[in-house]
Amino acid sequence: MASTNNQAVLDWVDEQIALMQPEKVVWIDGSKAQQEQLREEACHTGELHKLNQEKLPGCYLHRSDPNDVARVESRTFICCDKQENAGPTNNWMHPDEMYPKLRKLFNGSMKDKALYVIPYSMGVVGSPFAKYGFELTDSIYVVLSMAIMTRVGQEVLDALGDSPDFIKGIHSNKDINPDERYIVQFPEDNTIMSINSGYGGNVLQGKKCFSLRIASHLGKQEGWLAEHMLILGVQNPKGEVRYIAAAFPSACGKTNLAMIIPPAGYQKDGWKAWCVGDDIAWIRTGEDGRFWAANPEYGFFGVAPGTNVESNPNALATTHKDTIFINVALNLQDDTVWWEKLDKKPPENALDWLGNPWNGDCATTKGAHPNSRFTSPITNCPCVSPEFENPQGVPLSAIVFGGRRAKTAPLVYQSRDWNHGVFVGSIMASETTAASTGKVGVVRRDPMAMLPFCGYHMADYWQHWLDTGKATENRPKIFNVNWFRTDENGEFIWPGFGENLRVLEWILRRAFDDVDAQVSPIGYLPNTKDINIEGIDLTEEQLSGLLNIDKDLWKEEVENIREFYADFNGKVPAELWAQLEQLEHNLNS
Ligand code: GTP
Ligand code: SPV
Ligand code: MN
Repeated sequence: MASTNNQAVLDWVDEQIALMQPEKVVWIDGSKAQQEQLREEACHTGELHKLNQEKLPGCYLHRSDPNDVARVESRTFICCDKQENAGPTNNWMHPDEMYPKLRKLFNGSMKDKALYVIPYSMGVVGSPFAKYGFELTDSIYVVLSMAIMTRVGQEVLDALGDSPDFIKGIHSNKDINPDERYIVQFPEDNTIMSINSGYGGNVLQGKKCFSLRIASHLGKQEGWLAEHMLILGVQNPKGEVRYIAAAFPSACGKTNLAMIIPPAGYQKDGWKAWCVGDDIAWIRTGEDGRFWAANPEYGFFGVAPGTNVESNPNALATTHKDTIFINVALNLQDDTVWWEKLDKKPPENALDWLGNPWNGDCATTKGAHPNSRFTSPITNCPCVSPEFENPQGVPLSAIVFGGRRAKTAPLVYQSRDWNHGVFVGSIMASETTAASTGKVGVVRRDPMAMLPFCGYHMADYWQHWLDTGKATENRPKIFNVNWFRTDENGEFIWPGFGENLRVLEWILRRAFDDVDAQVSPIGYLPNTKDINIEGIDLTEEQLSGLLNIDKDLWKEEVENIREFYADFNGKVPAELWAQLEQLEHNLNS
């Protein structure tokens, strides 16, 4: 069992024990033996189901409660002293009100249960940019998932030493009561408390709670950025690897792009792609003035449905060992897993994600929940970047924003300069997905894909972006993409997935001033001849359609952005208002 002499840690853990009153306390040491013992225990209680160990070695299935299958934004809070510091996009409650409310819920919540103390690190343990935290939980599923998603155990305690600088997190499944579910961040106290949920995004605190909500607040104070971004290295035929970071809202293609496989013709010419991260980037300005991005996580918590040998073979390969699946279907024939679009042969003798008998008839009921996921170590990924463990991260040549838009946004465009790029990020909008509870397919503004994850006032966050870029000439160029434009039948026009490399090629050429572009009201657009469509089922006419700007739709967009900005109580930076006026002017002239 792990141990520490850190008095600040010991005192804090003691306080939590007194509050939650567990039957026993187990310190997670990160050893294989301890993990194995916990897996056995979880299989015994039914919290985990052991899958076919020949076909899926080290793989398990977990089902969360049917009322608890996605992030719940309505029950996620930023609690700081002044409401104006949380801003209009976050739920807020004063800490003096929230702490007593939560303490009441946590009071005795672990009676007859074990409390697991998970010391974890976001970032390479011992590196200057790593940040350490603790999650105290009563869920073995959380322990085992955190051990995949982050670096855990004794090495973290050793690196922390006697420093009082750590994130304090507690979690209890309690009764999974949705009416008393809370996911609460206290950025001013570096504290996280989540209760009455057992779904990954709400309770694997290293991910959204710490690495985005708490870390974005830390980044504002310390001068860096915590972003909801994948990090990808693209290697060209000359052998040069250039890095991009891309922010898309939940379930809009980050994991897929992060593991992209270049189209056959590109591979023949020597193109390769390397995954550094699929969800979170911590970005700092280096001494050379470039933006350096590191992935603080150690695993993927990826959307299962739609993942298959054609769409994302790297993700599929990643899930073939040491993976915890949640809310997918169980094939009783051979004790393996199945989800929609894995292949065209749903199992006939199966249990659906609810654990009910299911005969593979997808028309009646779904086998897997649309937000079912796999939890796998990044080191399983065939295209993991050799730079993944580089504590300095990788230098960015481009930042890419994007969303799911059936119309309006073109396939790709480039911002005119840094401030315009920040504007493009601030006006991001996307159709909602199953990653969060609520209506699916409604267009909502999701600035920088951070709407549910920014731990402070969104307008201050935009100011921080403006300032961070202003401080250096070597900042990356900013682009926007949209893989999701549809035709009159509602079908996606752009083939997407691996073919997205064709767009990345243009982005990187622009980043290195290697190709011309057309000036348009919204920014620089590619000349159609500069997007390579050789070998794909897309006509030049369709391509120019994908790059077309519908001025009327964009004028509606301007009105909508004006209303959106007006919600920020006069705090939207003047630079961004000026960009909006420029856009309107460009559309009218
Ligand atoms: P989170 O884990 O929720 O942050 O999601 P994500 O942004 O990593 O999204 P992910 O890559 O898991 O993709 C979500 C869905 O988008 C899946 O159903 C994919 O099949 C689909 N998708 C991803 N890339 C593309 C693309 O290029 N074109 C189309 N049409 N669909 C895509
Ligand atoms: C997202 O929703 O952006 C995810 C999944 O990456 S969760 O961890 O649930 O937030
Ligand atoms: Mn995500």
